[in-house]
Amino acid sequence: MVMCAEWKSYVMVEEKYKIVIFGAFGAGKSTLIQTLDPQAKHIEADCPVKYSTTIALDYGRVQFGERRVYLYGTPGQERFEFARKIIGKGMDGAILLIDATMDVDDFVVNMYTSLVDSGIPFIIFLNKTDLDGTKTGMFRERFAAVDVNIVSAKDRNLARETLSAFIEKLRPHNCG
Ligand SMILES: Nc1nc2c(ncn2[C@@H]2O[C@H](COP(=O)(O)OP(=O)(O)OP(=O)(O)O)[C@@H](O)[C@H]2O)c(=O)[nH]1
Ligand SMILES: [Mg+2]
Repeated sequence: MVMCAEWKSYVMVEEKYKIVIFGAFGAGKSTLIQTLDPQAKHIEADCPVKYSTTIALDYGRVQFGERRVYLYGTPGQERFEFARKIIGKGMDGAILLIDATMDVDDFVVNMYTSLVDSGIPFIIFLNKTDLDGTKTGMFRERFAAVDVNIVSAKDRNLARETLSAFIEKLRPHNCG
């Protein structure tokens, strides 16, 4: 709960947070948003490699008590860099979602570096940890400077708990 001091009288308002989810092609960004908000909207296209791929964005909402979280999922294909820049404007925090069954590649390292450089608070979700062969230890070592969380985009409770803990550390954008 936040009080906006510039209002003549103090009014209790809902806290709002814009969270943007970044990650490589197929990391599970759309799945995560769909799991957190079954009413989520997606702009996607058929994809020969997997069933569909995001070509604009995903959008969902999650409520934690008085905190309302607006989730924006970005497209993972490299050619959509311009879309990631637009979607990221004004974000309060970010999630770097990594497919923990894959190796670290330049694309993920570049996203990590630009998030660090941006100064925006962010955490890592290591995804697909319900599958065998994940390399969670390697990712923890590689990205030791940030909070690395083990999740599955298909596990709603775990995803909610992890997101909620992150939101508690952020400042909302209601009052300016
Ligand atoms: N087993 C398992 N599969 C997952 C998980 N998360 C996502 N997937 C699968 O991974 C595939 C890709 O998921 P998407 O959500 O489309 O990935 P994305 O990051 O949105 O992909 P782009 O929009 O193309 O960048 C789908 O077949 C999902 O069902 C997970 O936690 N566990
Ligand atoms: Mg997607």
